[in-house]
Amino acid sequence: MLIRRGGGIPSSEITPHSLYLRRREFLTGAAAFAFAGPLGSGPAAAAGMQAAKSPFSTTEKPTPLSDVKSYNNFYEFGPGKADPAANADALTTAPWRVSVEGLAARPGEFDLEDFMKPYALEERIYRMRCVEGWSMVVPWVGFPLAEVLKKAEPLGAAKFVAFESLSRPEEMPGQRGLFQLLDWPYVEGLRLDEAMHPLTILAVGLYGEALPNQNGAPLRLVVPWKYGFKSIKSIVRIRLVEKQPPTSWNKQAAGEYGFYSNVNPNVDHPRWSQATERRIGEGGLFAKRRPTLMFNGYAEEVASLYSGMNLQKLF
Ligand SMILES: Nc1nc2c(c(=O)[nH]1)N[C@H]1C(S)=C(S)[C@@H](COP(=O)(O)O)O[C@H]1N2
Ligand SMILES: [Mo]
Repeated sequence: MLIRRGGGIPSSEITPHSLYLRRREFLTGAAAFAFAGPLGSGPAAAAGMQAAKSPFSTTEKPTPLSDVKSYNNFYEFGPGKADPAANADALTTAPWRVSVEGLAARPGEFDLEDFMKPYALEERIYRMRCVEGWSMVVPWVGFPLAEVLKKAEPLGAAKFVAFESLSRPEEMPGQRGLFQLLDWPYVEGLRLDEAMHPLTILAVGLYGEALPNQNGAPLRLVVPWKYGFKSIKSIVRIRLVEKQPPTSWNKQAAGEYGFYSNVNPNVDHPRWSQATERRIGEGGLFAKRRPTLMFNGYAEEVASLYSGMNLQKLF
């Protein structure tokens, strides 16, 4: 059962990834809410970026842009929800180099503009569910990761894809100092079939504009049926590999964060329930929680990837 704190706010409302950060997260989270405006706009009509609509988009109401940009997890810029918006302006996102390497017949290293050029941009309005128990709906702009991987021509031995974020302590205050919560760079991974799934995208924008730095500029992964921490930000390296790669939160607490991390209301986090979630932008801390959906509502599309797997064990 959840621990209740004074004031009757269940800890599920404030569950950060690491127990000893709870108090601080709560305070910064509450502060962020106080300033978050209640008004939102619909997804911009691709003002800055031409992006085709997609049948994969949800018709749910997108979370207001002000919330999407001000309530973030991006530990390179600090552990608080408001830290990325406060600190990520310092990040230089141009020029930006990305490499696609490892077990591929056509690996390459690219400037971001060249990397993106072959792909038509799409708007993908996806639910995003953080492992901490909150969710958003974000109108991403991006392209399928599958197209990038196909172009690289994975070799038969490639079974997983490993991703790496930028390591640049000069511009990332969360990477400086004596105490570091995570090992840097932030790393993530997917099974090759998950990476090739049509729902899996690389995003370069949201709300029709280039990604705000705090949301993972200039290039981030979005895997909508998995907990948000799988959607690695500010990517510099994509590597095709044979073995399941190490992933940041799994290294930090293997009993709490699995490699798969599929959204699953039936498998609780050891310290809180995953049955429900709080939708950011809907009435703050005391808004009614909504039920969390299996695979974050994408079961029809992705359940077959996991047939025969014990999702309690391979969480
Ligand atoms: N490099 C990096 N990527 C990251 C994180 C991070 O701390 N560093 N946080 C993850 C977590 S926990 C979540 S919930 C999402 C948040 O994305 P958003 O801030 O765009 O909503 O980014 C994920 N990607
Ligand atoms: Mo998260």
